[in-house]
Amino acid sequence: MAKQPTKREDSDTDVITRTKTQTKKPTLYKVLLLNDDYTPQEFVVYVLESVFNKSHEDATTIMLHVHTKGVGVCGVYTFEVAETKMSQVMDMAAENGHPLQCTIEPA
Ligand code: TYC
Repeated sequence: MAKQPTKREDSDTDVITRTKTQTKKPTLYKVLLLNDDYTPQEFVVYVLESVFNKSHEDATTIMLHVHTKGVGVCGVYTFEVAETKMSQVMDMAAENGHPLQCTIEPA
């Protein structure tokens, strides 16, 4: 006897599903510290240690880079984290009466 073609129970049509892996990367932002003539070097080192979790040695290197070049990168983060760290730096500077400036830009 001839074999019947296989058929799904509920319908004549099959649905082909395809799963696409999501690979969208978040835009990253650099947090930049700007030089000025008044903020004490030790304060900048303290900010880098406390807000950016840098070692004393790395914080000193970054501070001296900003001091000599005018601007330097403290770290690269997602937008929310970068914005929060920028606010923390600006708040600490204002609370202590220092003109230290911090900004963010796409990495
Ligand atoms: N230029 C400052 C001074 O000589 C030190 C300083 C370094 C200030 C880095 C800001 O982002 C800065 N006291």
